[in-house]
Amino acid sequence: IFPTIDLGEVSDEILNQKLREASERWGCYRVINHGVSLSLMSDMKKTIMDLFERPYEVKMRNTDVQQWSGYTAQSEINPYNEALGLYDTASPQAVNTFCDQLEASAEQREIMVKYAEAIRGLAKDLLRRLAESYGLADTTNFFKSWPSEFCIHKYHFKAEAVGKPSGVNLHTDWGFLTILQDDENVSGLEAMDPSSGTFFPLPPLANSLAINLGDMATIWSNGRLCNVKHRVQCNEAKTRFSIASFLLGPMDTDLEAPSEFVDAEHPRLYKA
Ligand code: AKG
Repeated sequence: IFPTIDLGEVSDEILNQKLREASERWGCYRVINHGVSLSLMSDMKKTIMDLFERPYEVKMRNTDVQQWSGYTAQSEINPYNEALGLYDTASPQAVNTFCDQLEASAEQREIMVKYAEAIRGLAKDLLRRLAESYGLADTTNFFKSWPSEFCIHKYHFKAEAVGKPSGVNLHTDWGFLTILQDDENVSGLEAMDPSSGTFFPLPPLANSLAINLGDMATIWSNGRLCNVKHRVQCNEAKTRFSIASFLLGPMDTDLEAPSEFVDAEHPRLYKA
């Protein structure tokens, strides 16, 4: 039921309107014809699958510099999920440190850089379109300096895990917009319909990307955009990979809704 939006739509006006409607109603949708090269997506998946094969001691070098940015190992309280994180994907230095820590090859490094750039480009394009859909064309650069972060997951789903939460429990993303390359073969992602509180699966769809709106989007839009609640469940005894790329928000200042979102009917909801 979550919409799938074709970014190849020729009319900017129609496309921007679709993105706005999906972002307000669901806070979650899939995109196809998104412009991120399919071979780059496949190379990135191969790269992260290989990085997860590193010994525990090597993965532990991926330390935290921001919330969720370091390595999370499987543990007694988190038996099914393992995650690697990279804060500030637009910084060559940050990408290099991440790759050094994980002993990535030169080719893998190049793939990470290209993927980060392509995904960040798409995220910015989606934000620009959203801003335009509200007639805020003049402010479309407000996100230019916001950092991006990768959270890369490997889910070890075993028969005994089926029907259980995976370790990625119900949450909203704190940034503005998340682009998720979820596993094209293994399901698990579920999002809540904000109007009924019911959970719906987002079944895998090859070559697509899933988009989630986060808390910063709700703050910026004075409550119009939905920060979708979502989680990952174990549905089948298979290994599942996903790459979440967050376009976060301003790091040194507070985010305020532009005055266009505030009027007598819509008083300011979030104060700095
Ligand atoms: C997150 O990293 O915030 C997620 O929700 C991951 C979702 C997924 O693995 O499909």
